[in-house]
Amino acid sequence: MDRVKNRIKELREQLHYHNHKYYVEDNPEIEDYEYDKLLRELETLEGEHPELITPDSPTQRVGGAADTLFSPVVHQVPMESLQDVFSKEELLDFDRRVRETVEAPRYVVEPKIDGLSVSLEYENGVLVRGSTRGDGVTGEDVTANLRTIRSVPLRLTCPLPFLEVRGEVYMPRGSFEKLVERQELNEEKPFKNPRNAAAGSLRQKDSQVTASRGLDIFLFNIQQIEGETLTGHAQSLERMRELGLKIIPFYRVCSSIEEVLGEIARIGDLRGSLPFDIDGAVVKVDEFEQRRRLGSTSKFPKWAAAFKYPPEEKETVLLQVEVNVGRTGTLTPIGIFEPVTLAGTTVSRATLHNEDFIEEKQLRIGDTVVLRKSGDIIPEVVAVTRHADHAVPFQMPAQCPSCGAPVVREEGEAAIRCDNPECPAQRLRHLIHFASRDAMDIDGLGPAVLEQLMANGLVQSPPDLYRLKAEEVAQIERMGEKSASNLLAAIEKTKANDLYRLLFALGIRHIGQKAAKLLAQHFKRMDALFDATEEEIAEIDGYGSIMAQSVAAFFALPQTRHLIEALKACGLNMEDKSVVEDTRLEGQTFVLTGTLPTLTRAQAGKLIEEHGGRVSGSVSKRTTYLLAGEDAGSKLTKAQKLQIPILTEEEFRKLLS
Ligand code: 0OX
Repeated sequence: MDRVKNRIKELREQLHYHNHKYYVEDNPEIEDYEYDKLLRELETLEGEHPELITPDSPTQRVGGAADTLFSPVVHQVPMESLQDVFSKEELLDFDRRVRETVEAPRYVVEPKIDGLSVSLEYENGVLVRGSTRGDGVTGEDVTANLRTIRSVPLRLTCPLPFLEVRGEVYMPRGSFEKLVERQELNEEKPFKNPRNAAAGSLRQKDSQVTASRGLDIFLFNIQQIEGETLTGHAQSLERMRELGLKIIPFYRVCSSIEEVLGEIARIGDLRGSLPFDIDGAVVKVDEFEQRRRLGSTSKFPKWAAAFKYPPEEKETVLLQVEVNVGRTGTLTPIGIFEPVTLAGTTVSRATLHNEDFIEEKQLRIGDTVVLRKSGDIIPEVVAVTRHADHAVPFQMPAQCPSCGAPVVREEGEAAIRCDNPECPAQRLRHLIHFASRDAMDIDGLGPAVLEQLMANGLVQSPPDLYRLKAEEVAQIERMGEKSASNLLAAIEKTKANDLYRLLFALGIRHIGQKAAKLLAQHFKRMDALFDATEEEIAEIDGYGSIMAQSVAAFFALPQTRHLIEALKACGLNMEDKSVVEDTRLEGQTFVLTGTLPTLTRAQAGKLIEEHGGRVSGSVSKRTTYLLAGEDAGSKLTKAQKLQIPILTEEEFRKLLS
């Protein structure tokens, strides 16, 4: 046992160390593969000895503590907000007010991370609680979700009796872009910006979802500390760094307000090139004694201010307008501009929304316009500063740019649409969606290959995919025989896909992947949907009238019937295969002992796991039940001593039935 305990201790130390190297210092020492091997070994040992699992073990990041999620947390030290300043003058006023109370203040300037403020509490060096700021006095307990952020240490490098730190949880731009891509494919409403995405991800009921969102953290304040005394902010940041916490990415100590202004300008220039959003710079008095003398108003400390940068704007020229045709036939005008750098990225395209927007701005090719990119990532046209000479306002085409069919604008709608179901642009987008990962998930069938298949006249609609022949596919550019046969195998495999994938792949308006799942689980067979009324569809929990209407209208179309018949003839599965998961034993740990009347131990173990429970080899306080048969030995005695309920096979079966 001692050998196991020692190995577990050693593995945890190594994993904590490498986790810090990777996620906090961004300076890994070992390959991911080596890390995974260590983690696996620890998981195995803990699986065999669950009584040795501790909450700060590196295996304990995802899952658990779901019942404590979102309960209120009263902050012992209020999480104050910051007073905003919007100009040099306002900052000089702030400095003047500070100097009325303290002499020669030293300031620390930090970037202001655009995320959401949280507090982390450590007892004896172990993370015990994490909460949101809320209104500054009361926040929410989001411990389980904060634990999934790999740069949050579950254990500090030093077991201080108590430490509470404050920081900002944010979503790096890269994670945000991936998330939005996934949401768009699923026809879910994408998050507007990384801050909203971070907030939404931190408030997930299922910490596995949070874990998948790629959140990160920067810490910037000690709220409470026991066992040490610190005298200034810069010093406390360095102490936090030593404790293994990921502190704010950079800061500068300044001895005059001029130096502060220089640093604010420098951060402003850096803004676009950082991999995360900042919405300002924070100026803080460094010395704690001076802070105490300055005090707070009812809302914010008088010793700090947030300098807010204006959204970046630049002038450029509208070179042309491209009109895109979406999957549902909507025509969207996209402005193509002389490229400009805005908030760190080169911008040359921005949506012009619709006909009304163009009309309102009287936009003409050659116009000089102001483009803005704020926190919301997507660049927008703010104003026209000069109209081009001799040009007339841009007109949306009367015909679809892809198929030439006349376009329509329905009353009360801003969008112009091409209603031609044969429109190749719509067909292509349809096929891209059909093959995409969250829909039919056809490996290797991305937009470029589909475009080629269409251009070669091989594919027009989904059933054509299932009729492709290897020799045909091999003809298309850069597609050898091997890739052609791989592609056909990938297509073939999707014939067995579950019904919800096909339903989602059909691209019914307003029906995302989740709604498709509900539809499949409710109606079980594709054919049942042709008989379903709008009212019956609206009965599905989670469905609104717009969704029900959309599904009913889709299945009433003769084209839908043809399409489904064709797909059926190709051999696609049309039935729901999902089994409703039974997790009634979730969170329960069973220990098995003795010979059961009918079940072998392996069978009983399988049943427990299938119902979400866990099987452990030894009895401890954490054991929920001992399942005991004949000739039970020491485990039975131990369970009796610990007053753990003991089940016979019959009682166990009752639990499951
Ligand atoms: C940030 C940030 C926010 C501590 C005391 C008052 C405000 N978003 O990056 N808040 C603070 O300071 C708190 N610092 C920051 N860097």
